[in-house]
Amino acid sequence: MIQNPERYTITAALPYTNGPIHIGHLAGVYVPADIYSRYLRLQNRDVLFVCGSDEHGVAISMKAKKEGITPQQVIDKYDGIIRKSFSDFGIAFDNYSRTSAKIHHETASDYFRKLYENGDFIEEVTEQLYDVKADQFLADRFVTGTCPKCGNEEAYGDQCEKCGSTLNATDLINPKSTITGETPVLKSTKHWFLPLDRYDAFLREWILEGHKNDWKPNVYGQVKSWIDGGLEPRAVTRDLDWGIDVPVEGAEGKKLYVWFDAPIGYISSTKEWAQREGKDWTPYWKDKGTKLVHFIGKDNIVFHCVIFPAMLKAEGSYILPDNVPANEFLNLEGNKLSTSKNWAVWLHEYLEEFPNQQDVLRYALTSNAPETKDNDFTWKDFQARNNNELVAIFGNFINRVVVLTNKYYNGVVPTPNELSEVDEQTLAELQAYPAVISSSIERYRFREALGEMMNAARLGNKYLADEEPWKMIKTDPERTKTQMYVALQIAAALSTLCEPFLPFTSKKLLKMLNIKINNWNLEFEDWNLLPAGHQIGEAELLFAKIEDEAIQKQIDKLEATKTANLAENKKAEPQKDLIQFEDFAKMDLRVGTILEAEKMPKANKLLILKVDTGIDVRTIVSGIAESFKPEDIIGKRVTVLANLAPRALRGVESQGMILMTNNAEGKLVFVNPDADGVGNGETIN
Ligand code: B3M
Ligand code: ZN
Repeated sequence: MIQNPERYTITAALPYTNGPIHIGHLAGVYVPADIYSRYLRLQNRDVLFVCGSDEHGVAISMKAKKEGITPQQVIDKYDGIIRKSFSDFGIAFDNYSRTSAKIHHETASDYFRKLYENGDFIEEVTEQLYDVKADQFLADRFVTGTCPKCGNEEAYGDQCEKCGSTLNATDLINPKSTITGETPVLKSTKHWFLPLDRYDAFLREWILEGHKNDWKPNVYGQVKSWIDGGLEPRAVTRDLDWGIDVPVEGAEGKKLYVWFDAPIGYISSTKEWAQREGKDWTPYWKDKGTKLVHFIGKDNIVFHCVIFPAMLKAEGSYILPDNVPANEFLNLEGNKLSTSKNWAVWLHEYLEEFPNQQDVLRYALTSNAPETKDNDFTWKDFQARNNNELVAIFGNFINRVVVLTNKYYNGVVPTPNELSEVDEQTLAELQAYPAVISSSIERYRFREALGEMMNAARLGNKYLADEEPWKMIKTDPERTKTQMYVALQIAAALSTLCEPFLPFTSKKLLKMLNIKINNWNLEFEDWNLLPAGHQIGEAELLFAKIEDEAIQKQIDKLEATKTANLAENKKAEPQKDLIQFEDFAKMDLRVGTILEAEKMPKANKLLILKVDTGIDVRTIVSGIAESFKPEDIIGKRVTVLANLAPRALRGVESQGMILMTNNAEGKLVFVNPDADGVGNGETIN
């Protein structure tokens, strides 16, 4: 970990411009990155916070095909929507670029060419998946199939979103074209590969030894298992028609792999910023005193911790990330956020329902951020956070301070008399908050930091409740002056302390108190708090209570989505190609009973089962750990495909398959033979 950095380069994952962004994106990446950047700016640090739209890759082509428009139209549409959402929610990038920008095409091409000239690539003709019907090669999201690592049947050609593995399309079991649904064939084509195996020693030393203690355990663990699994050369070019041309001879018609060009987008965004501001971009990427931090979601870990660093290392003149504080995922009302199922709270829609309430969402998402595990966003929790915390504590405190100061003193900060012990103690406690909050933020614990900020508001609220200046004014107006003076100092401190988390609130509060924001690092005595005689402004409501009806409306909206999805799901999948009886007869389906179940170590989705098949008791690895607890399925009757060729999943040999289906809500359920008296080993035919 770099000590006392001279400057910070902070990046937030470049969102794909194939759809708008939702609360999951905000909670996992952009709000934490924004809190961090704002906090550092308040410390007068040299901070550069960059991002941009990720406009290449198959995700974009697929969206274009689906909507019947061109990829360019897709990216222009969503780049506009995403940009607006970020600016509406106060995500204060220093620059937000696009990977379709000329500067990015140049930067990425130059980068590729440099590595090519250095001899950092392997050039090889290999067999790749090819869709005959569509007359095109299939890579990345153009192909889905079963993940060889976890058994997820919807893994993409470059990545399994369930277990986070990075894959090659040819690794997929039962690959299917997402364009035509056809099973692809193999066809030779030439590509350039980054030989990741050459970076094994470097990655082990840099991450596994160097960042054992400062990187988050979820990030470190994923990287370790990936490195330990053996690094292999990885293609960085593709046979596609959308993307950046591969800038070398003999590569006509080929494009750079999107995960090769996208992280370079951070660099091009920096260059674009520097050009606009008349600055030099190089120290932000090449000076050893720069702390580079990538904020990402957990599905992007290997790209940022293994592949991009290998690219940086190969190039040679760049710094490496000091930390990659990836978050886990946020769910919505118990289900995975999903763009295709419209199971999301879209940022642009939120603002229509809750105008000017950006900070409420920022607050709810940070309080419940998926920092160490997947978390759930619920509208009830959102309402409670607003009503019980923002309104009842923060807002209530500020409102009383400002209203009473206006009422008693025409808005002029009173001259305090001698401070009581409670006053001294309260102010001493207040003075400790900047350091306490800093310590949490520096360790990327934003929910903890936010909790401490609210504790500072609680301190103020409690002080007023205990001191009751509204009663004191009747008996001892001089004491009231001191009380109001103390309370006003807490309000002033909060206007700075809340800024990284609640920037809109901070602005309002500063205006109400008629002060400028303070520098986080100043000694407290030097803070421009509220001197006696200072004139404050009028009271303005910071937060408003959210009524049950508003929340019910959102819940109803999600219910409607569920119903629509169910109706959609009822449209059964089209029938597969005809098979002959002999094909069916080859399958040996048996009734069995689960005898034992345990979680596969270090795999979220897999259970290792011992199943009595009537023939024997055997081990079957099943990708159902997210739907069932091991203890709940012991004794369960199941249907087993007994003669499926054994295959190793995470080093455990699975000898068969348990048949599963989805229930009306899309949850996994067993296809279970519940007829009485059917014994294990009974065949199904
Ligand atoms: N666009 C993936 C994503 O949105 C990707 C991030 C790129 S960061 C260089 O999940
Ligand atoms: Zn997987």
